[in-house]
Amino acid sequence: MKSPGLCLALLATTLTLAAQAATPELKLWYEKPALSWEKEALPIGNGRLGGMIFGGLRREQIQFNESSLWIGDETDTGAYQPFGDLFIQLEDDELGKLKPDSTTGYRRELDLSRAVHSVSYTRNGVKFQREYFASHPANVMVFRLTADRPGTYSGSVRLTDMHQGRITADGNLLTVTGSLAGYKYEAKSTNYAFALGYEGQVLVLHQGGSLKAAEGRIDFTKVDGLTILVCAGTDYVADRTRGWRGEAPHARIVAQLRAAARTPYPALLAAHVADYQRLFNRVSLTLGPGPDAAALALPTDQRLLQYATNRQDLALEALVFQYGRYLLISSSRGAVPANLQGLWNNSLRPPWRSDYHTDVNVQMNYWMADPANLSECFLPLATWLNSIRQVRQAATRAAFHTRGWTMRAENGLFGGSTWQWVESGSAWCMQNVWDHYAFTGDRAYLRTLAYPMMKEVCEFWLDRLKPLPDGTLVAPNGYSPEHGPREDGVSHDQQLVWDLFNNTVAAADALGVDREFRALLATQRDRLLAPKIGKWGQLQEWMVDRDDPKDTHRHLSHLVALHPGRQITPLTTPALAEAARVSLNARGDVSTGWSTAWKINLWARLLDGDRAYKLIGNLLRLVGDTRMNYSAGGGLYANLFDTHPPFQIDGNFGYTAGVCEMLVQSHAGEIHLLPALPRAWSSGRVQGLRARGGFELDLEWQDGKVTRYHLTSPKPQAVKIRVNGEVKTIKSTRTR
Ligand code: FUC
Repeated sequence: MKSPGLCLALLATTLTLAAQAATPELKLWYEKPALSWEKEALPIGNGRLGGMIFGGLRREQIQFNESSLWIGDETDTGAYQPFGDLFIQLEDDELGKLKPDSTTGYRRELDLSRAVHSVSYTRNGVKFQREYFASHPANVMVFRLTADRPGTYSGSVRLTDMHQGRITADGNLLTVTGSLAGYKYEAKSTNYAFALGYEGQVLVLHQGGSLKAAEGRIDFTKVDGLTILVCAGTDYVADRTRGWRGEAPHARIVAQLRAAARTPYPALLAAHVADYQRLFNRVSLTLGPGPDAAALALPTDQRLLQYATNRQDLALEALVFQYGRYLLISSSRGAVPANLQGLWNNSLRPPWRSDYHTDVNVQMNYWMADPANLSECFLPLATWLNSIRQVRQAATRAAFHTRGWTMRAENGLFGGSTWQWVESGSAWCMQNVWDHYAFTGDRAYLRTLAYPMMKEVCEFWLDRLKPLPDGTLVAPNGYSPEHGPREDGVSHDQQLVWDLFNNTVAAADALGVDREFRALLATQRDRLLAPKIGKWGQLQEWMVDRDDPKDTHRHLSHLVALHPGRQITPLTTPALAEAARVSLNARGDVSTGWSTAWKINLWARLLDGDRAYKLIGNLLRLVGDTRMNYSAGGGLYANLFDTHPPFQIDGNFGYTAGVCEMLVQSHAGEIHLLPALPRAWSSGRVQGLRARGGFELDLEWQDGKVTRYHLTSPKPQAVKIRVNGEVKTIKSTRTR
């Protein structure tokens, strides 16, 4: 009789092969190892632990991260830190020495359908195979090297640490322990008030051959295969009352590595794939007739180059959409939200501290979480915001003498905040916080987490707004990120305060609480200085009509009311929407990564699919493609990371959000199907997008017209839906 382990192994292999065969359109692949971390290495992550994999032949490098490894404190943003690198040095075999170029068929790929990275090649008739994944259920990263001839691998596994921790090798275990004490983002900063402790462990399991610990490394000789398990952590806890420091990670790491080591590899892989697919498989997207075999046969970087010439590879547009979902699942499933680089950072002084920028960037990271059906990946943002409330309250009281709280533009894990005050930053975060409820209808979340925060941020604005002589309320001394003077009534502030008050009124109604407070908010909302149309027909960025039609600044701060807000829509406020169109036109189509992504969303809200599609062409552009003569930045690297430059993940997430906005909108009291469908996407199919009100949607279209749709919700309910230009009320069916 076959053992259960073997059955499981066979099952896993069969499933794996089936998945591999079924989803070539969900793969990024390359014919060469990566040289550049930023542009070529490929990311894996379990929402907390992440790796960037190079796929080197003789030396594999996996640069790795843990999401809570932060320096900083309650006054200074600090910076997100890299953890270290794992190196697997492979010795040449006899034949390889004689014929150094004897490697053929090298392929490195990232399979988004399973969240598995792999490397394969043939050398001297031997087939080598490596697999890498970051398991959320097991909380470890797993790297496996196999070959179809026994005893082929000899070499060593080595660990490096970015903060001079102590590295030891004992038996088959490498350990690093250390502290972040003394590390600063800027040499001029004073030492931070406290420092996290950290630990990482690497367990090397071998099949055949032998293993031996040496000085700071583990040597292996003539092994058939290796399974390497990596776990890392800090003593961070999202709890200010405990000084942000909880248990040392040691016991947890030991237990998790032990449990993973006891689990056969196929079972570890199967559990990882099942867990990942539970989230990833909720949404599928086919644009046009589906993947074209010739495009799939090209390595991803070449495919991107070819896309620029004729833009016929719609499957690439769908792939980059799904990549955004992959990246969010991989970087946002712990207590810590996705930062400016998601989870991946190899620098002690990363650009902009790899922080939480609250004047667009962190908000953009999460626009797609709910529409793209990854609601649970949103929660780390709410958890983090909740954890820093008291820190922000104290800082806000000191600076503004108000209740409530807000932030400066750069924010760290412990609530420290630097650079300019962006007074409406917290209101903007509250929009994400509200939207999560709007999409999910999760009342417990609204009552315990969202509403208390929204209320506090409202209190900040109730105390801070000031009346003009005619009683109109303005936000004083505001800033339109990131240019222009500081002055009263900046449109960005006005629109975000409107949005905050409006959403908080809805939240109080949903919960049936705070009637007086709700009434006050509604009154003050209606007294706010409203969006204004200026002398060249533009939506004014400032209260004073001074917008420059030649201003092509990357920020689109005065358009937040159009997207992601809902104060301006073509259906409810057509004149203001037209003014927003004039402003957006003036800003132009050439910009940095995240700005291009935002423009896709904005054009989608203006119901202009072809213009949004033009911006998609600007975003899906291989950086360095000299044919494009494009100097403003933006674009994708070979690994499909979006760049500002440098790499910033907001552009990836913002693109995915933009595709959602082009296919379904639900912010204006109705669900609008295909609101901004470009001509290029005349036919297609999407399953599993979400709409506000707790709905989930399947949708098919032909010749630009919806041919079939299906709307489900946890409880069947009536909803207004706009389909092919017609508005009707239908009843959803119960979610299966
Ligand atoms: C904002 C932007 C910059 C950059 C930074 C991280 O300050 O204006 O362009 O994206 O965030």
